[in-house]
Amino acid sequence: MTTNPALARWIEEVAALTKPDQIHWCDGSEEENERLTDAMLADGTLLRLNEDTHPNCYLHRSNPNDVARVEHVTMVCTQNQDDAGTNNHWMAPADAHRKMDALYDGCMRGRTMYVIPYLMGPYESPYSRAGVEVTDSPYVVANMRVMARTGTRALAHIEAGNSFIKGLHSIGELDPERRFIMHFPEELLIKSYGSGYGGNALLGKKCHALRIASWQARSEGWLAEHMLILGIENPAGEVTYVAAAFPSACGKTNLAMLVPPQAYAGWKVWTVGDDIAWLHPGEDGRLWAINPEAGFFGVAPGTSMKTNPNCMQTLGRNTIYTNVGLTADGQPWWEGIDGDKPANLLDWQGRPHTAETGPVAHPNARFTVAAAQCPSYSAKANDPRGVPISAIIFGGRRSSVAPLVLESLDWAHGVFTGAAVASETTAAAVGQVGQVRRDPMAMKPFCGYNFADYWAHWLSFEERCANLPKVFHVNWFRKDADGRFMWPGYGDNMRVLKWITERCAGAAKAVSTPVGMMPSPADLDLTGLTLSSQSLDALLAIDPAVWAREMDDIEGFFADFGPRLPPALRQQVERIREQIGPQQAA
Ligand code: OXD
Ligand code: MN
Repeated sequence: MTTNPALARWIEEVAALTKPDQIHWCDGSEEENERLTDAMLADGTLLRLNEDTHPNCYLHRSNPNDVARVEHVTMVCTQNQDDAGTNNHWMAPADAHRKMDALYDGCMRGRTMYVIPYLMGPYESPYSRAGVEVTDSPYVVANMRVMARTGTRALAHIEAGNSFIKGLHSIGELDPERRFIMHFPEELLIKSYGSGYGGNALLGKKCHALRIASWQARSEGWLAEHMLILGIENPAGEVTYVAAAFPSACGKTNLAMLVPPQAYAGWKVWTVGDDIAWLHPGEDGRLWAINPEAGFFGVAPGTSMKTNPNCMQTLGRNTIYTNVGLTADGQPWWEGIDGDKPANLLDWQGRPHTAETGPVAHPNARFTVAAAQCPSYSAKANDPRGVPISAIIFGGRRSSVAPLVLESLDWAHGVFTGAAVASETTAAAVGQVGQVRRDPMAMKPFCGYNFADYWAHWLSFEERCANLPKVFHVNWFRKDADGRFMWPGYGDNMRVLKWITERCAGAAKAVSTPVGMMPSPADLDLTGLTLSSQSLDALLAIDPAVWAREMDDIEGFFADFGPRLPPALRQQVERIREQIGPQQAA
C-alpha cells in the first residue's frame, strides 16, 4: 500500500504484533469519512446531533475513566535518563518496548487497523513534518482527519522521501491500569496504549508536534511550542503577529479568536493557531511561526457567544463533540453555553441530569472542528513561510502575584520569565485541579527533553536571530480578596494586546519595576471599560515581599535541574533580588 520500504516494513511488523482482522490505509477522503461515520453511528461510538441545528455534528461519549491526558503514565524513553530530565517520567527504552509490545500482542484481533499518513503544517512548507499513526480506533481516524492534513497527499509527501514519525496507538481495553503513552525521541517513535482521549491518542498533536518535535527542534535549531498564534490588525491595516503560551485550559482558544471590544473600532484579530506553534529563524533574523495543526480540539465548557463568538460560529456544523451534555432535541449543551439551562438534559455519560448527578458536560469536554471554519481564520495560516512573530507572550492562571502584564528587559530575561511560568492546574489532565505548579513555557507536560537543556536552547536564539521578538507575561486571572476575578478578560484582553503591539512598534510608554517593564494605568487604552482605579492599581501592583518569596520558590524549582541549569537563569534571580532590595527578602 506504499512505495516507501521503511513504512511498508514498519506496518508489516506492527500488523504481525497486533494481529488485526484487516488493514485499512486512510486516504482522507469524504467517502471514507462517511463510511467510518456510518459504522460509528451503527455501533454507538457516535450519536448524530440535531441535523437542523447542527448539520454533520456528532457526539462521542468516552469511557468515563478516559477523559483527559494522563501525565503520570506519559513517559519519555531516552537511553540516558538525564536527557529526559526530572520534568519527564522516564523508562529505559528496552523496558518500555517490552512493556508496550506485551500490551500490543494480539490487541487488534477482531478489529481493523487504520494506517493514517498525516502532515503537520501547511502543504509545501519547508517546516512541515510528516507522521504515520496506526490505530484501531475509527474515532481517532475521524479526529485526526480534522486536526491534521491526513491521507493521500501526506502519503505522497512521505513517498517523496521525507522522513516521518511513527505512532502506534491502540485503545486496548481502556483500562487505566494498562494505559501508557511512551515516546522514543531517539527512534522518532510513539507508542500509546489504553486511551482514546485526544492528547493521548491523536498522536500528531501533543506526542508528535510537541514532545518529539521539541526534541528534533533542539538538534535542528528551531522551537516547537505550546503556543497559539494570532495576528493583530490595527485600523491602519498593519498586522502584528504574536505567539502566546498558556497552560492547558487557560483560554488559548479564546485569545486566539478574540473579538476586540466595541470601543476598538478598526482593530481585528486573525487566528493562525490555538495550541501549537513551530518557530523557525528566518533569513531576516526574525522568528517565523507555522501552526502544525489544521483543526481545533478545544474545551467546550465556558465557550459562549460572550466568551468566544468566533468559536461559537466555528462550531455547529461538521463538529465532533466529546463528553458534552445533550438536550432533549439533540443539541450539544455545556456549562457556560448561552441561554437558560434547558429541562431534560442528558449528561456527558448519557444519564438524565439532576441536581445530584454532577456537571452536565465533563469539565474537559471537547470539540474537534476544522480551523478553516473559523470566521477569524487568518489568510496567512496556510502560508508555507509562516508568519513573522513580533512578541512572545507567556501567561498562567494565578490568583495572586503576577500582574496583568509585564515586559521582559531582554531575551535572557524573557527566557527566565517563560521558565518561571506557574499556573493553577485544570481539568485538561487527570489529577487535582487548582494547585499552583511551575509550568515553564506551558511545556511541563509536553517538553520531550530535559528542561535545563530546553532553556539553554531557548537562550541560544540570541545568537541565532538578530531580530528576536519582545517577550511579555500576562495574567488574566488575578483575584480580589473576595475571590472575584479583577480583570474582565476575553475581548477586553485586546487592551493588553494593543499595548504589547505598540511596545513592539516603539510607540507605547512603560514604567520600570524590579521584575520588568509595565504600563502605568494611563498607558492602557481602557476606553469603554468600567474598572475601578483600585482594581486597576491592584492589577498592576508589584508587591516586593511577595516577589521576594516568588524568587525563593523559582530558585528552589531551578535547583531540581542541578548543574545542567544555564547560569543565565540563576543570574536573573540574583538580578531581580538585587532590584527588589535585601530588606524585602522573606
Ligand atoms: C490540549 C491540552 O488539549 O493542552 O490542548 O491539554
Ligand atoms: Mn494544549
